[in-house]
Amino acid sequence: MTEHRTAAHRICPFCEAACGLEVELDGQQVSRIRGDNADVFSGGFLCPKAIGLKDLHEDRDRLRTPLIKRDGQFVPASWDEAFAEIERRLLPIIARDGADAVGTVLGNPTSHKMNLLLAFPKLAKALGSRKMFSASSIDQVPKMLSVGLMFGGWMSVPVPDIERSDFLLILGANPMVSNGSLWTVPDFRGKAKALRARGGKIVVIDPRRTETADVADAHHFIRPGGDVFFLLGLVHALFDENLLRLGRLEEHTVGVDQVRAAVLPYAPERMAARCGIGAATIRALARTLATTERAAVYGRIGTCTQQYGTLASWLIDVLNVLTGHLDSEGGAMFPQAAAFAANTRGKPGVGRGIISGRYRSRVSNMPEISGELPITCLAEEIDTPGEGQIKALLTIAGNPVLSAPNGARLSAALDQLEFMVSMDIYLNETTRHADVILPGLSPLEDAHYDVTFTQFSHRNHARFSPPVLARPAGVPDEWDTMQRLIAILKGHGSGADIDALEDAALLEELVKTMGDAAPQVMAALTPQRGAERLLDLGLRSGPYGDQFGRKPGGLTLAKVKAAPSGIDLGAMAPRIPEVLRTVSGKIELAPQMLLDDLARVAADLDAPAPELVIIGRRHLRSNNSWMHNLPVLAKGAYRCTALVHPGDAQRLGLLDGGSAQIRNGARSIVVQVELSEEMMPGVVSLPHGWGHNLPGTQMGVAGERPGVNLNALLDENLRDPLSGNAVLSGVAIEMRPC
Ligand SMILES: Nc1nc2c(c(=O)[nH]1)N[C@H]1C(S)=C(S)[C@@H](COP(=O)(O)OP(=O)(O)OC[C@H]3O[C@@H](n4cnc5c(=O)[nH]c(N)nc54)[C@H](O)[C@@H]3O)O[C@H]1N2
Ligand SMILES: Nc1nc2c(c(=O)[nH]1)N[C@H]1C(S)=C(S)[C@@H](COP(=O)(O)OP(=O)(O)OC[C@H]3O[C@@H](n4cnc5c(=O)[nH]c(N)nc54)[C@H](O)[C@@H]3O)O[C@H]1N2
Ligand code: SF4
Ligand SMILES: [Mo]
Repeated sequence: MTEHRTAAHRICPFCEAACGLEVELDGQQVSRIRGDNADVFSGGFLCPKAIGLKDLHEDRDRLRTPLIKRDGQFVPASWDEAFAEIERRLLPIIARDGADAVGTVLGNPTSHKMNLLLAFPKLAKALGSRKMFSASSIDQVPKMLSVGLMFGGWMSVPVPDIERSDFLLILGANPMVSNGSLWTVPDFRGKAKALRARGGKIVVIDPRRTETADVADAHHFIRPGGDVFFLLGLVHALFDENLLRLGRLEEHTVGVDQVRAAVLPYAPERMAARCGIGAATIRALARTLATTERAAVYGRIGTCTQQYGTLASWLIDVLNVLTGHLDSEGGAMFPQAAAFAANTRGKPGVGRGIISGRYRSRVSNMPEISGELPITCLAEEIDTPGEGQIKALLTIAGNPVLSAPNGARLSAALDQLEFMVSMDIYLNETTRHADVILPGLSPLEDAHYDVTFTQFSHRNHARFSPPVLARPAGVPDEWDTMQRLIAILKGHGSGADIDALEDAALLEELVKTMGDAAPQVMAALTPQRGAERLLDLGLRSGPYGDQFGRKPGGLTLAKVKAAPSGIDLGAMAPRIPEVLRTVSGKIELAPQMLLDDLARVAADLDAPAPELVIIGRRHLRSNNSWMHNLPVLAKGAYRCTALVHPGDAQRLGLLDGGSAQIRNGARSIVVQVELSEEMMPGVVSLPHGWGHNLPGTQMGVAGERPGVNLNALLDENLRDPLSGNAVLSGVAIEMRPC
């Protein structure tokens, strides 16, 4: 290395795998990005998206100064002007209509930015609105609800212990492309290969023969939305064939008999037609699952974004429990995160459980889940007049105009708002509607710790990334931007001393949680501030922490910082009953809300398969809606194609490479057809996150090949009634050449 060449470490901010990267710098220029071979968690793995970090950092479209809309045009503004504008326009709305007139939207990249994630709860508290929305309700709320009911925590999601497992049954997930979700597992391919090399097996259940199916031992097509029927058949077979084997879970589980009674009507022979998987296959899978010592069932977005999302999510863990694979080595286990996990705090083994539906949405009467309403209710909450109507909106790292169903209605609704603020790095399909845009830093200018993904990691670890590059002078990080907004909301004014306010707020919080120890703890955390101070607090008071001196040698932020490639905290270890936070202190196998919902299943047993349905798809070089402006990832073959089975194509007169109209009621889009034997007959696949041809955006590269918006076709009123999650998969369509 020459003198001015240096290397820095950064956790990749692009997906849940959270790979440790080594960023080589030539002065302030990124010269190379590769996997950090010494990383204790990812061991050098990376995917093609990682190198996009350089393009993102250098992207000229990435916003660097606030924008204020004046007479319909965005003009660059100073930070002081932007905050003053927000104060001037937002506060009168709250004064007039109350805090519920202000909605907030939290998008996916929030999870990849410690500053946003740790500051947002404080902003939400300062605002005090019940109109909170996030990408969770087009993603994983069904899983959050099912594990919440079963284990007592929204985030208590068991994840496959892949390195010690001998059988994985994977439904509705494509970790070869997505790199894992609610399961932080870098290098899935390598781990799957090792599993098979030691004699293990992987079976994939998916309406498309995916990249993951390609590295598995078997793949079965399933009718989209059919998972609940398939899973009920499996659970039925376990009881029917005396395959139950709860082992040590027995004394910690209630509800086994209720589940037995509930699944009685759902013999595999009765389920086969509805799910598209034969009874013999279902029974054989039940036997393999029950008789393999180390095995796990895992389901992801395909099992959530459908009308039975919560039931399917629940049944996956019912299978894990009944076969004794939950909380057991090589099975589905609970990570123990070093900081911030609710299931590591408070009294172990028992708790208040979760409560949903404390309030409901105004228009569609959907229940609140974990303090949020379904994002598919956002447009109607804005465009339906009446008391409680949303008049102002704050979006944070979210692009719901593309990522949620019926963006056209949402776009029109956003134009009706009296005021909208977006914290975002692009002027895109959603933020074009804002009155003020507040940019965030490039990930290379920001510190990071994975608050979220350490809670879903297949192996426990702690890693911290300091900023790789200095941030531009005078530009606040997203923590400070949120502190300014908090100061405005609390009436201290946009020019307040945010450091002093933050100190006072933290001390107050510490006094509440720690009593007399608060001043001492405050002193121990000082002079750090911001998210890093909270992180130090979380680590030191967490399960591996030094407990502020009471456990010498325990974790502190300083200690984690001293290990640039991270600290390994070991394989997952059994946590039942300690991890539970249910009222009973038991695993609740048969929550009443879920048993009741089986009535919908019973009524739907004989529904014929629609002639054609549509599902989604992800691509390795893309991430949801926002990475299409990075040249290194955007190049290559056109990816926003509709995959159609050749048999369907022939029947419908569709040609490979030709264009076709897809119609869902009054909505339609025009797509490019790609014939593919990967597809289950009767199922079409189109990726989401495209459609960059709306006016008023500033994403030059993305605009060159805009693609088509799958969500323009989908119905915002179709939801899983329990969780409110959008139905994005298995929607009936018509298709014809054009
Ligand atoms: N049909 C269909 N729709 C889907 C899905 C599907 O499978 N099918 N998947 C859904 C899923 S799982 C998810 S998570 C959602 C995602 O939906 P969203 O959460 O809306 O995520 P994105 O579309 O990725 O938009 C991310 C936004 O964050 C901004 N951003 C990126 N980095 C930063 C940053 O560092 N700071 C700030 N302030 N902003 C930043 C981007 O510019 C963009 O505006 O999409 C969902 N939509
Ligand atoms: N490269 C890349 N990686 C990503 C993302 C990305 O956009 N691109 N997005 C990130 C985000 S936000 C998330 S949430 C995760 C998602 O992570 P995954 O859940 O692994 O995502 P997908 O690749 O969409 O896999 C879902 C699978 O479900 C299948 N499917 C559709 N409908 C059904 C159904 O009814 N039943 C069953 N059994 N299967 C069905 C689809 O064919 C697809 O193969 O990925 C993350 N990682
Ligand atoms: S797998 Fe995900 S975290 Fe790893 S390099 Fe790729 S985008 Fe980044
Ligand atoms: Mo997601």
